[in-house]
Amino acid sequence: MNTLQNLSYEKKAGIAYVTVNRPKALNALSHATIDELREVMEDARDDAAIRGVIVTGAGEKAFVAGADISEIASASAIEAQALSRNGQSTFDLIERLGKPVIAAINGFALGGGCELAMACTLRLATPSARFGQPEVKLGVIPGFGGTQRLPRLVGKGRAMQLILTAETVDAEEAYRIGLINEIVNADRLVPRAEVMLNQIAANAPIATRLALEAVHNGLEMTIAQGQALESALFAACASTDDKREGTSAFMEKRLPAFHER
Ligand code: CO8
Repeated sequence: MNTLQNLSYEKKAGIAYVTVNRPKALNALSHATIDELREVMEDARDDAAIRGVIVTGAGEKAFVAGADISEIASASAIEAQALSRNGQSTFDLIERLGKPVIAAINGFALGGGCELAMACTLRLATPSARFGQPEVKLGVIPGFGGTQRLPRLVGKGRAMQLILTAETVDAEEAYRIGLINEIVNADRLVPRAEVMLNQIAANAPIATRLALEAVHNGLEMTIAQGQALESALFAACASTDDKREGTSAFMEKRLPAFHER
């Protein structure tokens, strides 16, 4: 892996920790930061020992305050499209990692920061976190998938309000509208994410992977197509040793021992 300039990346006890590390710019996502994000996410995806990822921001003020506005300011139309596509494909990779990714949101999650959080599987946030898509104030629109993921998460009406007014909302409101899963005090933020990842890792790994696939792919289909996919993936689970182990363990009143096969 290349030397990282904008992120820190650590692997410990089956969890990969990704910290966006540009606190002087409130962890804004420059093009180079996005490239590094892709590199570490590919590493986490390909490392069989890694069962989940935690993404957070360095410092106490921001998760990620958006794409780097200085790059947007100087970008031509062609360059802006390339920046947008680069962010979109990296965030798609995060969403489709096949392993749970938890955003531990420790402050501002604005613009591209909110979009990064939405590409993660689950979102935990501190009480002081703030969320929003303020792009229209800058003369642009969300460009890292926000116009698509926000309505899917919180509904079209609330997404329209956030995107068109550019207003920011606090953690309570983000929780109320379903943008985040839980509000957690700062000192418990990463530990809570670790507990959740360990809870997920204790379940049957193939079933977990196929559940992620069913939800992600199903959301892009009609309900009939989505249910056909669900049945096919359910059938795939039924052929695994882990299904035999999980159901036997239940009937024998013992804990299962899954072997991912
Ligand atoms: N980009 C670059 N630098 C930033 C960014 C950013 N998004 N956010 C903050 N900074 C920098 C500031 O310029 C400042 O730098 P300096 O100290 O050198 O002046 C430093 O971080 C600290 O920021 P502030 O002094 O502004 O801190 P405050 O506490 O006063 O305010 C805020 C904090 C409210 C978060 C404020 O910094 C702010 O409004 N930031 C911008 C938020 C924003 O508009 N985000 C959306 C950006 S656009 C976007 O994300 C588009 C995504 C899709 C892009 C697709 C193609 C690229």
